[in-house]
Amino acid sequence: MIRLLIMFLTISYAHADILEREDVQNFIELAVNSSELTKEEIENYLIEAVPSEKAQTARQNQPEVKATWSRYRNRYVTSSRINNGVKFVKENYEILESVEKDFGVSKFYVASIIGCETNYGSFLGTYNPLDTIFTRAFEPKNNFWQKELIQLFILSKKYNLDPKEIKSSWSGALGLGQFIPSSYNYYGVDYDNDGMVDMYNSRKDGIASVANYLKENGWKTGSDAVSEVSVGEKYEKLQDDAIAELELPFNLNNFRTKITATELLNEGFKFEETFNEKISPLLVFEQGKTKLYLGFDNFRVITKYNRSSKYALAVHQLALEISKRFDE
Ligand SMILES: [Ca+2]
Repeated sequence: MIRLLIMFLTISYAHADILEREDVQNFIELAVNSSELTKEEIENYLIEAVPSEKAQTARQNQPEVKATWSRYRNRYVTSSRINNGVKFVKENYEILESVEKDFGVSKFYVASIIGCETNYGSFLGTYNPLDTIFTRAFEPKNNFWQKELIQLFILSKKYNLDPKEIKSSWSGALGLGQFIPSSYNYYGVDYDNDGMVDMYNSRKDGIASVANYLKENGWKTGSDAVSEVSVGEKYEKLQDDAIAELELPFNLNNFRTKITATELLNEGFKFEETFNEKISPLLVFEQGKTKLYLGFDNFRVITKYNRSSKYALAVHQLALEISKRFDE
């Protein structure tokens, strides 16, 4: 009884504390006006929220920004992640085959993304989405994350999930494919037909949702994502710093760059092949060599998943390694 009373008092205190903040009150008004949630439902979620400093710190150490390509690659394209990827494809072969047919996305890319995001479902994060997204939603320039917080409440209600109990990354990404709440709501697929999109307990839902995300963002069935071509003498000895200092009429290593093969050849790169799709050129120092990768449309689709060229190149390389090892 005493314990219950203390719990009640603690919740009441938190309730008063958070709900009385002016920014939180403005948010509640926004959430009521832009969703079908009631004020009471929104407040019931919000009273449980505790801002997370730990998540803020984790965000500032994102490998996408800081690491060199070699270091980034060493983290994602490892022999254990390749082996686990082969195992994941074997264990989920029927689902992946059926998803590949239904959504037109290669099973190896789907597996690779799941491998990069959650180590094939073995690591779904140590945070909870309520605290992490709440934290981001009340920082400056918070429009995006306020909408995500509303989307989190919508999906929590719809699927009867407790946003304080389920796991997420430091950024509030959810489930097997680490979807932010709006993506969960828009791209999530109930592939096992049980009436619920469950990216936590249903392999079928999790896998199909990743494929659907890529499909809806423009994945072209059967097209190459990336092609490695020869660099040419002019660039073949360059390492990270020298690559960063190059002055070219286009940005290297940026998925927003879309140029033709001719534009690359004009700058002294040397390769024989011709390509029809627009190219995002990736010049990287990898395993002691300077390499030129050409990112095509599907490469840019992968960056819709995570806005990083390094991420998309790692997903591609891991997919390729899993597929090679799988065929052996
Ligand atoms: Ca389901």
